[in-house]
Amino acid sequence: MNKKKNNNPVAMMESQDQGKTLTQAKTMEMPRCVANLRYFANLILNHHETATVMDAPGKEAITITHREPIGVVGIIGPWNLPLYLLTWKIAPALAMGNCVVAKPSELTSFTAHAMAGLLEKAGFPPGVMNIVFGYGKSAGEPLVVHPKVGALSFTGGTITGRRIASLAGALGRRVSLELGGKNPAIIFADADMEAAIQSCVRSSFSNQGEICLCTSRIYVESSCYEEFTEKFVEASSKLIVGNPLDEKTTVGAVISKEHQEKIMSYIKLAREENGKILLGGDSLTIKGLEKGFFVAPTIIADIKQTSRLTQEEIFGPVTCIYPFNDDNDAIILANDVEYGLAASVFSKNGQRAQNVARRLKAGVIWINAWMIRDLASPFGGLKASGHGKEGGIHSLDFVSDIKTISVSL
Ligand code: TXE
Repeated sequence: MNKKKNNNPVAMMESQDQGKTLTQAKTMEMPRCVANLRYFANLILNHHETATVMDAPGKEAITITHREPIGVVGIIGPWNLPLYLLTWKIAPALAMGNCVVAKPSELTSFTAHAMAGLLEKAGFPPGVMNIVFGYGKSAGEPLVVHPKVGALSFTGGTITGRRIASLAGALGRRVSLELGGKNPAIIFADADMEAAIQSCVRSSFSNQGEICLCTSRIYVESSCYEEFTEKFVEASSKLIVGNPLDEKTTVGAVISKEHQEKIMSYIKLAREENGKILLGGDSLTIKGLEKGFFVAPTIIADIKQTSRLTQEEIFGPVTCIYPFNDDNDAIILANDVEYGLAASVFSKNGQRAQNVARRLKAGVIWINAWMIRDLASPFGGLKASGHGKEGGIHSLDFVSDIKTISVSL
């Protein structure tokens, strides 16, 4: 029994440090950390350089695209998926032959510390993989402006991202910014209703809503709005908020008191704006964990499109639900925020879903799904959700100096 319980000490550490459920850390995040490292280790072994040929008479030439390491890659990580996102950024940088200086969030640095120990044990040459611990201002900013850092990859809040972009921009430094989201799900009446409901429960409340890809605006076609809403509230009411280490718990603690207060301020605003709280709406105290910060999964209706609840990233277990009339209406509402990270579309009509997906301003769009992450595909937001793409060859591009070498034939 004990052996089984301790079979993933890193997952345990992540759960205790962050507040996420042990199940989430064990079944979703740790496997993904391993997949990140394996994927890029394989990618680099199977990497080809390409050559293109010009064959116009008198201009015959062959041009090779050559990649080489940029040197030092800086990485600044967030607190919501600490090791998952750190390994996603470290793996391509190391695979490409760079040295890395990574700074985890000051709120969640346990697993990065553990990884440093494991890398040392694995025989990594000193100086190749460096982890610095500290606050954003005193440990993050020096990394952004350091003259020897060739590229900097950041995931975190939009305000911090903008500060980093301005510092890096002034120095002409290459940055990749993965910032916040305010992701819509669009539910058409012709969708597989049960599948859409289950997907929205997962996308709204996984990791307490503390994933940049979480759904926080659900637009439902008017003709099925009432049915969907009723069933979605019922399905969400089965979520269990509790001790993150308990296997039955599906919603753990949010990261901090400040963050709990931020989430609760939006729920208060919903009440002030006469929003209808269909589920939750309260902070919770869990017996035996009185020092933890818990928020009940919350579903809110009757919120205006212009409300701050619709427009701003809450990053907690709070989702708002709205009716729409037709495809155009859904697209206009979904696009009407400053963010553009992810979106989901639910319909059994493939042509309709494709057409809607193409008109949505989001970097990642799922049809009848949420959170499919193919490591080979480009990942990154549009609009205020950031810029730069990571994933597969795009990650290698970011951490490489790419040269074209032409030979006249
Ligand atoms: O993140 P910060 P915060 C969103 C979410 C959340 C909000 C604020 O809405 O409520 O951002 O979160 C480092 N120079 N997301 O303030 O500050 C910091 O040390 C260099 C979305 O806690 O952005 C940490 O390592 N680095 C999100 C990292 O930035 C600086 C994930 C992220 O912290 C810095 C987290 C500076 N001046 C929050 N200031 C996502 N996109 O997934 C801070 N940092």
